[in-house]
Amino acid sequence: MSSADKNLSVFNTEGLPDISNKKFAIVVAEWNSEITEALYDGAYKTLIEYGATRQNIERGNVPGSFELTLGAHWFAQREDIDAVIALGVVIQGETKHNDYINHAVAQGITNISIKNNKPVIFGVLTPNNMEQAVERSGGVHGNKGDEAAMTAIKMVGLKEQVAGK
Ligand code: DLZ
Repeated sequence: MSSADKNLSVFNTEGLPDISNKKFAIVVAEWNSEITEALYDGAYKTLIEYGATRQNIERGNVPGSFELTLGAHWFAQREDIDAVIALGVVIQGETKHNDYINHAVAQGITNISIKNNKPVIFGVLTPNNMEQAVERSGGVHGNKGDEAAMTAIKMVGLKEQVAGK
């Protein structure tokens, strides 16, 4: 299925782990906040729907997506946090600024995930325009925030499986 056809809020939920005692951090970029707030709502609701408790979900804001890496790193360093979800939207503009931000954040999040040995999820939309962003933040293509939360849950489960728990 191409990404254009995929609904980001439809997923396979077989074999999900018990996350009632797992702690999640969600880091939200303030740029394009009408979109990132919708991503946050989706991620938060998905975590709750699949068993997380309200007190085990913590939120932190960063100014823009470029700062997601460091914000997520600070949460990931905390031993009590099981997974971090980084949410942002970088809309393609007239300059190449978006390319620099997207590559830096994708690489940065990969690095801190490995360094901290825990899931740090890339919940960043990289659309060509605002219309595509709306379609992927609770619109016709679902919500990237839902998908990011489900990815965090699945990776928490995989980590337990690999550890033999
Ligand atoms: C500067 C900038 C631009 C042009 N576009 C976006 C964007 O589409 N999405 C986003 O999250 N942040 C953007 N930023 C801000 C940068 O991420 C960062 O906050 C600033 O470069 C710091 O000065």
